[in-house]
Amino acid sequence: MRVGMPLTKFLLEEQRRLPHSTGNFTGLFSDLLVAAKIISREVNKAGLINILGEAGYSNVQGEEVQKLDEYAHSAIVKTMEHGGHLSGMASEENKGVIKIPDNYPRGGYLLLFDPLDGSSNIDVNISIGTIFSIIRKDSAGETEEKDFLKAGKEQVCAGYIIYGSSTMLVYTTGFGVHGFTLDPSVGEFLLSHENIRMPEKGKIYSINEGNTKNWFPGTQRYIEAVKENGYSARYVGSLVADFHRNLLKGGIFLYPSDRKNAEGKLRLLYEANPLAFIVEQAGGRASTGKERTLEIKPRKLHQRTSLIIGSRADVEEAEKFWREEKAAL
Ligand code: P6P
Repeated sequence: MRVGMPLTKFLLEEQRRLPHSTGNFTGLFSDLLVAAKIISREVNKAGLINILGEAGYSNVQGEEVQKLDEYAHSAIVKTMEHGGHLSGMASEENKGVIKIPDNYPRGGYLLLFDPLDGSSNIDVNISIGTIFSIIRKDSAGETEEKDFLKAGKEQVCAGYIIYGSSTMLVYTTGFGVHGFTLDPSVGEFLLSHENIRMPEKGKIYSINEGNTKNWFPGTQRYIEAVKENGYSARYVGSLVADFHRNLLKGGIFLYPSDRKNAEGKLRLLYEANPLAFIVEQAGGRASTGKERTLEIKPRKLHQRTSLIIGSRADVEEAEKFWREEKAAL
């Protein structure tokens, strides 16, 4: 029983299982943990900082109060850029590729992330999260946008940090899904959920029913069916919170394309793909309703996608309604 094991030790044990590993990935991940702890500290103070900020105060260091998602973005970039494990980064907060400064060493990985998804929920104390995806850089030379445009099935690692009643980090490298809870008193993420398995079928559906008037017929009919079957509606409006609950309890989350968002709202590379990798490793399923999310060939860095994700049986059931819709259209 490894519950309570520090994540740094868990990573080293995982590394030993991979005979050709160089320790580069473990170094990269350890740097990411530092950023996660820094963001967790600031998010947990956020309520106070935001209130002070609105009152025109600056924070205790006398700096202008930054928007927390900008703060989270900077914390990740500054923590990750000098470690020598990356050749570049991509962030929801940055239009283009984030280059590694010339005087810093480079490594064979690329990091994609949404630094603080759902940050509009901070002021009302709802859980928010950082979502990340790690891929290999295959080409030689300067890092360009095309290096990031890989299908989700090529991810090396995917994970998220959820800042809620506790701060948890959940990740996969293709050997199961594992959850770690931050113990602020020791500053360590400790193993709390080893080998998470998503219930085959749930009784929860998560969708913004405010969009009902824009839904395509397949969505309409599927939501009517789950209501008929007595599912409970749970929608936080924070992707990581909705996903995390469904991962542990079972259920389905849907942000499908509709008449208003033809491509869907959520971002493919640093929201849908990481969660899709995790959900499949936990026994669940993720698709657009018509195509497996991890198979999508990206065209651009901030591409949006339709996302139906959760318990395998629920997503398969939902896909039937989209297939019928396709036939009907
Ligand atoms: P809506 C938050 O802004 C976010 O990106 C996700 O965290 C969340 O699932 C979704 O948007 C909520 O969008 O349109 O329902 O407010």
